[in-house]
Amino acid sequence: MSDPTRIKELIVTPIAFRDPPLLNSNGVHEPLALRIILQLVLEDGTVGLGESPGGVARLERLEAAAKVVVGRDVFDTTAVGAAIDAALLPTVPSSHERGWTTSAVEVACLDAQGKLLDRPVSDLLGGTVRDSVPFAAYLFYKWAEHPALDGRAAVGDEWGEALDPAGIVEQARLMQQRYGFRSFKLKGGVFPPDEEIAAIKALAEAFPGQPLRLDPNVAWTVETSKYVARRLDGVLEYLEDPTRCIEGMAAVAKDAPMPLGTNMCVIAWEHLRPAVEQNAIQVLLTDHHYWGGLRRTRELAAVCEAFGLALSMHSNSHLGISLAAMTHVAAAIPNLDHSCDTHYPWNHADDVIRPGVLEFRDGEVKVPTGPGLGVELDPAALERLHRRYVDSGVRSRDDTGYMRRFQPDYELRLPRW
Ligand code: GKR
Ligand code: MG
Repeated sequence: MSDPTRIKELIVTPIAFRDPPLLNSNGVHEPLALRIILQLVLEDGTVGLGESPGGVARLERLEAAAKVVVGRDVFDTTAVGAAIDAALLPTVPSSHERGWTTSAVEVACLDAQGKLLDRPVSDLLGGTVRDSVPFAAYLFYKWAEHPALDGRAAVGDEWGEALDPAGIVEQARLMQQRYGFRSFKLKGGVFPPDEEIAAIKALAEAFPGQPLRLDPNVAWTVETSKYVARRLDGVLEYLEDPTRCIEGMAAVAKDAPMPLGTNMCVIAWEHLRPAVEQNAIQVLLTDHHYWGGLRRTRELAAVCEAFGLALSMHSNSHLGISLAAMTHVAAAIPNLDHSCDTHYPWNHADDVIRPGVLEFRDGEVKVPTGPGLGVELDPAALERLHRRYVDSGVRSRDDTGYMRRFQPDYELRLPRW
């Protein structure tokens, strides 16, 4: 007999979407970024959506997951996760790496559950503590356009160039005008630290009293990190991943006048204990894509509360299914202390969901109230972005390789300063 809550199929679709030339400590974003869209189909025809970062390894693991979830009950996410974990274990020894796969499938299960029950995902997480979730304007140094390459014409965008403090302030103004953001994060690690200090000071002057953060993605030594921290005393709400590893961060934290945050050195449960013992971080940027899904993220928030760690949220280039999931879980976390990161303003024009539900107003996204994640897949857009994936031949993110196409002597050095 057919059981409406049983999983019939997991459809895994890799896609490629447009991305501007955003600079970071590894190089520059390519014109196309990759994601993978999940459609978890139940026997009654209900479809739960999920979104995962792209790349060949992640795609293969999701395809392996698709084989072992069929026939399972969509409400039994523990068993679904365990089956995926067991299937991946022989080839993927890292539990953190396996977590990317189970997380994406959990979100699709929760979306399907919400649709069956006619309740939003935030209800399945225990209900909301806020009706809308604050996000930060995610500022990047960037080129005006992707330069012409191999017969391809240059690709411009609506943001223009930002390569100095004035350019960053202008970008922040545009972000604020368009979306109302009230806090700002600058992706650093691109220019020598004094130039990035100057950009943060210019932002502080242009937006007095509005929270600012700087994230050079481990581009600095411990000494350089301490120097920057001292120069930005009283200016940053937190300094994110100035240097590599828990020990390095702990050494910086001894001196830094502001809290240190991370989405790089504490990315798995086993990192929490040493980080807390060494007082290496004071802010954790959580991310449901690798912390085991939305429910585990809610649990992580409780652990952070117990150890006095403040919470923020990490982002990578992403589309609307991820933004909806981020918004639901952020709305359900009482101790969300900082606005969340999001790349969505850079990428939203090329989404796979129908527009209208997820909008930034006054820098916040209203928690969707429709069933499940509350967003609807646009099948034509999915097909178009999948076709682009197939035709482009892009199969992994390579910020460094792309940078070398324009600056052949560019070297990836971390720390660089
Ligand atoms: O998009 O270039 C980028 C970011 O640097 C991203 O890859 C990071 O994962 O945003 C992220 C961060 O906060 O480290
Ligand atoms: Mg970061």
